[in-house]
Amino acid sequence: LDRGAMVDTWLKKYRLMYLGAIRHPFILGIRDGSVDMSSFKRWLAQDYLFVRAFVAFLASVLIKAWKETEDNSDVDVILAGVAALNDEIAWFKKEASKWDVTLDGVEAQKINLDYCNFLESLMSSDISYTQSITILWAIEVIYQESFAHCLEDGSKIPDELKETCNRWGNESFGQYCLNLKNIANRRLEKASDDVLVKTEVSLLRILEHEVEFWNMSQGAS
Ligand code: HMH
Repeated sequence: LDRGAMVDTWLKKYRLMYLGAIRHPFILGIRDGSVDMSSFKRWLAQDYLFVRAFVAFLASVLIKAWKETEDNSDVDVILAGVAALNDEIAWFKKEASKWDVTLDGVEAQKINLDYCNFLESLMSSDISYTQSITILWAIEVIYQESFAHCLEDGSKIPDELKETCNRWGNESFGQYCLNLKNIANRRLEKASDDVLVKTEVSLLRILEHEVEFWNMSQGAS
């Protein structure tokens, strides 16, 4: 088993599920311009709520990195992620007003709540830094690969959705995901079997929640 590239081993093992998350019909609809705008608006409001929970998760990963790593490099990578989320929250508010979507008082749908509750369980101090950084990478890379696909050759994204695709599909976000992946692989290389099993199980659950989240955007409940 090549532990140096644990994350890549898992991506191969769960390739079909991963493809289900990064090539979901909602994303393909954005890419070819056929997306239903009411789905996009639902996604926008629900993702804003998700990101607010995600901020707290990121803070929990930051604390673990500060406690468990020797130099500052991991903390700096995560801190850049925190800074990007500050920008992202402002973007959601601006984008929502552009589409006449109200964010104040919007209620999380059950699928979103379930995902946020799972995320909250991963903020516990009982969850290792190795597991949390791997989960952070998985959550980010799914959006990165999904929206980068929308920007690839042959896409017909409507102009008004280009900013959304750029937000997660741009190169610097791609580099951030690569940094997270390298940290995850480095940590997993030295992890106990117990941590490896827990991380693999939670990674699978993230894939499921991400697919459900896109389904919810298209009207599932
Ligand atoms: C549901 N997954 C979901 N929302 C996001 N904004 C991300 C991942 C990545 O930031």
